[in-house]
Amino acid sequence: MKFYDELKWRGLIKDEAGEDIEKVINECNSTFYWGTDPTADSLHIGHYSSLVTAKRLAKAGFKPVLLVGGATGMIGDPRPTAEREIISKEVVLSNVESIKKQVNEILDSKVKVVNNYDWTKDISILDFLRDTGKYINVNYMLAKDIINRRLETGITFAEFTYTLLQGYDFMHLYETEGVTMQVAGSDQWGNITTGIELINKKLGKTAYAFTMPLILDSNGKKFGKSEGNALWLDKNKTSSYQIYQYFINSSDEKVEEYLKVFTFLSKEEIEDVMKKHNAEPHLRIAQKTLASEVIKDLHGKEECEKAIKITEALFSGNIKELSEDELKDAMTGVDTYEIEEGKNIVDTLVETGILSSKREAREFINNGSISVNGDKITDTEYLVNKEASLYNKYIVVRRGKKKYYLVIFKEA
Ligand code: 545
Repeated sequence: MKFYDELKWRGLIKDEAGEDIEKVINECNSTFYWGTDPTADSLHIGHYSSLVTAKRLAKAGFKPVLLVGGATGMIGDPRPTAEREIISKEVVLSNVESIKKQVNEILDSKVKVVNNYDWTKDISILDFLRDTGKYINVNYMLAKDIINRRLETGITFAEFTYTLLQGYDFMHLYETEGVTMQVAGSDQWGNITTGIELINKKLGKTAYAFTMPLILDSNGKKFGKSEGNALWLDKNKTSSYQIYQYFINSSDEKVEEYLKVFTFLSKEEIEDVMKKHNAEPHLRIAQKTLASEVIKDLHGKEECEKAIKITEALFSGNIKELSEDELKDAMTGVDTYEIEEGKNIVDTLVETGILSSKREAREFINNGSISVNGDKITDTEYLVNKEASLYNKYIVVRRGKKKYYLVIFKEA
């Protein structure tokens, strides 16, 4: 299969620019760029879909340039809804450093990472207006989807100008790095076409681009948020186990699409996985493949094994086999309660609110539905103290088959 057809098959092409782009993509030898603004100190899963596409192009032979927007990050790409909060220069520049490191690790090849602050900071306003502003018509800018959507609520001059900055970057990278193509999510289409317009009008050259469709979850929401929280790509902010859980919970209707977008498995491999999956959907082969492939690519094999180990331990209840670090990862996001040490199990369950009355607590215990740190509790007088804890700290209560709670002791 030709590379262009593969990208189409994976569902990675929404908008495209440049008449002979199919040919350019099939040749797999041009230089392209992908950019991101340092609005946080880590990217999250929402950005990963297009970064994976950048990695896919790099693997196929394209030369990647990754841009971190030290300059654009100080202005803010207009959102369709409202003006962005301005971020202090110090924070932007420190985020640049974290993100540079991160994108380098994710692409794991000798990629070039650039910062648009380097070539933007010394341009004078007069030069910018003459060399860039004069080539772009305001009417043309107003017609861009995102700017247009902001006309009702208002948009500052700074955010209105943003598209010129990104357009200038494309032209600058065209001239200095031989970048001929830009790749991004579909929300970037307006900014990308500004660049193509500049390259065309000012340099008299043709540039290429394609954007990826926005990835949605099965509820039609933006992909990559778990209970409203971002899933960070930095494993110190979001553990591999949490990301693994997010992917493993993908719905049957979405899992094939995600395998195509997020993994480097070939068409044959994905078809094979789906065949096995569809024969016995309850085994969730497709979801397991998806989750482990993503963690392997993102954080490496060891992190993937750890995520699987935690998942299995929580499923079987054998949490004693987890190390302290693994236990911490396993317990992130679990309902946590603080109580005094040395209470019996019934009082512990009621005072924390895990169960609502002593009668209920005794009932659950008599039914064998309560376990502490993996051991089924049968004695209603069982003492919840330091000796019963794991690593001197954690009391992991399991209620029924699935529901976990973490109890920790109040400092005396
Ligand atoms: C700036 C200058 C350039 C080229 C690109 C940019 C950044 C671009 C932008 N991109 C998004 C982004 O999100 C914030 C990251 C927080 C750490 O705003 N104007 O920076 C997202 N991008 C990845 C995809 C995207 C896009 O990083 O393109 O579509 C999300 O999937 O929203 O010269």
